[in-house]
Amino acid sequence: MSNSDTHDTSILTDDQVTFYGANGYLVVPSLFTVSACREIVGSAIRLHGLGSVAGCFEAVEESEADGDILKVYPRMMHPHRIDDVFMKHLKHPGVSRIVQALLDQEAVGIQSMFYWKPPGAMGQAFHQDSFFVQGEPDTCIAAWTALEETDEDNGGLIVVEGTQEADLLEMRPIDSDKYFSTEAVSPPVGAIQTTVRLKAGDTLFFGGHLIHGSEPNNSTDRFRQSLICHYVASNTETMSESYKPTVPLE
Ligand SMILES: O=C(O)CCC(=O)C(=O)O
Repeated sequence: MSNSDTHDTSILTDDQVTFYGANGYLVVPSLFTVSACREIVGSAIRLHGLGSVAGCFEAVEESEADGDILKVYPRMMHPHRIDDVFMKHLKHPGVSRIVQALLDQEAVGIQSMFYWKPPGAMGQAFHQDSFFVQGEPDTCIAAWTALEETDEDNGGLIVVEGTQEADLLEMRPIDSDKYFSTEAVSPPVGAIQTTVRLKAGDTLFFGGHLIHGSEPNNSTDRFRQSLICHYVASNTETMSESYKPTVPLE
């Protein structure tokens, strides 16, 4: 049921809403200020300095990493549960308003993640977020914010155009040293794969059925730090337990 009298759709232009409907994703430039990006990275550096945080990440020294730089710089899962800065940005007012405008419903936050993606890091194979969230109703939407410039060279996010209405596809085992994930979906033959180029502070929104992933960071000296948050409609009745507790948006 639409709740359009309780949220603000004026944050997006008609063209933006039309683009999202047609393509399943939308880039909103400069949603985060430079100082917000720095604040998030600063919190990540502080947490990383702890070495490990149960349920969030576990890092090892480079000498113990067997050549896998992601073991030294693992992604952080749900850092908002342990850090106020991440909690604040999961509830970022601009992101919240856009998510609710795109969903045309009130929403709650269900996940934050921080990716370092240093030079040489593996990518993440193609998948659909709703497969993991298992929401009923199925309304997952992602807000993927670049904390520094990202493109083909440093393993930017790739979206598969036109898959926003696709069914949830079977995840099949893969065996590739290009990806840290071990299962993937196969995108439809001939579908266009677009690497979304973003500047620091730009946010990419996409729905839970859109097939997406990333290639390795092939640069020699550029990290690809990003904040990735997921949301669902607040009337969601069931979802995978790992996304609870949900976070009300202000
Ligand atoms: O940032 C990436 O490389 C992949 C992130 C992603 O696909 C996700 O969070 O679902």
